[in-house]
Amino acid sequence: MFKQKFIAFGLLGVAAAGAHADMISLDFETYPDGKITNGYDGWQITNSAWDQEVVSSGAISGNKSWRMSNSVASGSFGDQPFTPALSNAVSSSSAYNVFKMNLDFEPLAGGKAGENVVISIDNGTGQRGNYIRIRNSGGIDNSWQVDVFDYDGTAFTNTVLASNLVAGTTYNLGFTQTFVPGALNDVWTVDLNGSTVFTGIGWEDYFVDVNETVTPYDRLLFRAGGAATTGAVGVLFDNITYQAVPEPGTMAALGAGALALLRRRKKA
Ligand SMILES: [Ca+2]
Ligand SMILES: [Ca+2]
Repeated sequence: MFKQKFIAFGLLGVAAAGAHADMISLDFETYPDGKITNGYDGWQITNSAWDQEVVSSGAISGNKSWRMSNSVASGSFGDQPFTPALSNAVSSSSAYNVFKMNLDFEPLAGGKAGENVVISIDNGTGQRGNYIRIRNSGGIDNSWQVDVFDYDGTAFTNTVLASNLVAGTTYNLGFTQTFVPGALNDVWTVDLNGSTVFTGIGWEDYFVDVNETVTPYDRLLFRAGGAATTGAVGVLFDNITYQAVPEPGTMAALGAGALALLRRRKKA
């Protein structure tokens, strides 16, 4: 009995270690200045025209940050910057059913009302699993806002989470998306500067409702849109971390499964 417990606990330990190991952190400190090229460090950016670059002046933290603007337009969902992929894709049918993301961002002055960068979980194809937009809303001194579009089972609804963000100021943005088997039951929480400012469900049910295959998510997509800007404007990003984790309930199920397996082995 003691040995069984030890082995089962060891399996749980492996699951926990995998969760911690499957995280990617991007601080851009070792990246060369200039555009991130397709394939560099696992990035997928098949359209080299996008206005995105690693900059070493005015970094949010350390010596370098990454800037993106919408000064280049594209109708494609698949050619914009996708971050490196995690080892484990996140879905409702995977042991890794929770996707967590956190980053720092700084809107830059000098752009245009309407310019925006949208952050989503993705799998490299552009089938976005949620939608958070950092948008220049105009106004005095280029004020910015953060809003989300979320699906409620029938339609996409826009919710403004924060407005009057100030260009030149650093903000922290995070989200946790927990996938659960079944309809309209995923849990998507969005945090701004450490406080939860939105709870929704994400986009999985939209793809189910339009009979599209729901793909597991293993990376982030940064997609620029809106009224095109010119010059080194847009949004600076830094300290981007994201991870695939098994939620505690899943780990408990793994542990129970391991114990059941051991019991069956002992009987055999
Ligand atoms: Ca940095
Ligand atoms: Ca679900």
